[in-house]
Amino acid sequence: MKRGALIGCGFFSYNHLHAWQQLEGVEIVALCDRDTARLAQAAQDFGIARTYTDAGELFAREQLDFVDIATTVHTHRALVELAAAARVPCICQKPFAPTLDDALAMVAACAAASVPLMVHENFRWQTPVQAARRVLDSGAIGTPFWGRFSFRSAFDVYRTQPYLAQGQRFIIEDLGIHVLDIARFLLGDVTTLNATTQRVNPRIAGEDVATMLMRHASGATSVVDCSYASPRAEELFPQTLLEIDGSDGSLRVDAGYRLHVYSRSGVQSTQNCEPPLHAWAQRPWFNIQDSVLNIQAHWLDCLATGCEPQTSGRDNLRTLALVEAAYRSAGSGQQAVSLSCD
Ligand code: NAD
Ligand code: 89V
Repeated sequence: MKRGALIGCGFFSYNHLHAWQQLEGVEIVALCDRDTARLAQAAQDFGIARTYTDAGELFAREQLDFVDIATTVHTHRALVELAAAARVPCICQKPFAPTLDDALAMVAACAAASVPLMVHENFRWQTPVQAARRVLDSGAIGTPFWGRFSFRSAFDVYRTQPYLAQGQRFIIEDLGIHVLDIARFLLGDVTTLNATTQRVNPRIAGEDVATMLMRHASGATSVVDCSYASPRAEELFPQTLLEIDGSDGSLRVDAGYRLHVYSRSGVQSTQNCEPPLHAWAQRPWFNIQDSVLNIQAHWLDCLATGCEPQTSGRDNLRTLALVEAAYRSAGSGQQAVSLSCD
């Protein structure tokens, strides 16, 4: 039985805690939050007796196989460095860090302590994204040359996550980061990126629309477009729609989690990729909630086998570099930003 602790008992942590309860071979034995009311509520809701308001004390007193950090971005570096100092394997929520320098320091701290580090970058673990990856691996559409990864919504994310309305950076840092990671997962690393951003909602501080054009190392071109200012007949939150064209065919993930694979002669197959609705999950979040379960299961596999997690800290530096490049490109209003894949 793996013994874990969770730091940060806020809005999203309930998904982590439900998923840990559903998974076998793991128990969350302690909770930490500096907000005593939230800590007490989560302890009661999940029946976890050992609680801390100070993460240093948690690491000093508990024997842990891992820690799951579910706090917001500006606290990540200090908490990951504490975990590394205590030699406790560590999961850190996205966005991994507010700057690439912080992220590099966190990766270095865990490497120096020989401690596994996974970024909780869960969108690539969504059922339709995994199904699209399998189609690409099967060779059914040949070599991909073009993709579009699109998330357009008018869902009120600010109600449950008020901090999203407050930061100077919003949609690329919070949501685009997931979609950029999907683009990397399906089309590989990126060499150049060109972005524009817009703020449509006057009541928020950051950008709520972003459009990014990328060239991948493979030669493929892709577009990542994200909006929280786009009402539509059917609200699709939180679905990412996928389009990939290849030398021998194409694939589409349309609204309602339908995956179509086409060849030159027409539709080859259609799959229903709707994720399971777990007993603790709710619509419309169940797609994200299932991906939390999937990435946490992946973490347990990695702990058992010693394999590097897919979205290790090291890997996530490349996704974070795309976020930085997008803000740089949008800020300069000019040409594409070059990225190194080394
Ligand atoms: P939240 O503000 O509701 O909760 C964060 C909690 O962390 C708070 O209770 C706060 O008191 C606690 N905290 C902060 N610093 C702490 C510290 N040093 N020690 C102990 N406790 C501390 O935030 P949230 O909406 O739950 O988001 C948490 C993270 O999850 C964010 O990084 C967000 O981007 C991410 N998130 C990810 C997904 C996803 O699908 N991967 C979805 C939503 C949110
Ligand atoms: O998944 C997330 O990171 C969330 C949301 C879907 C609202 O962007 O913050």
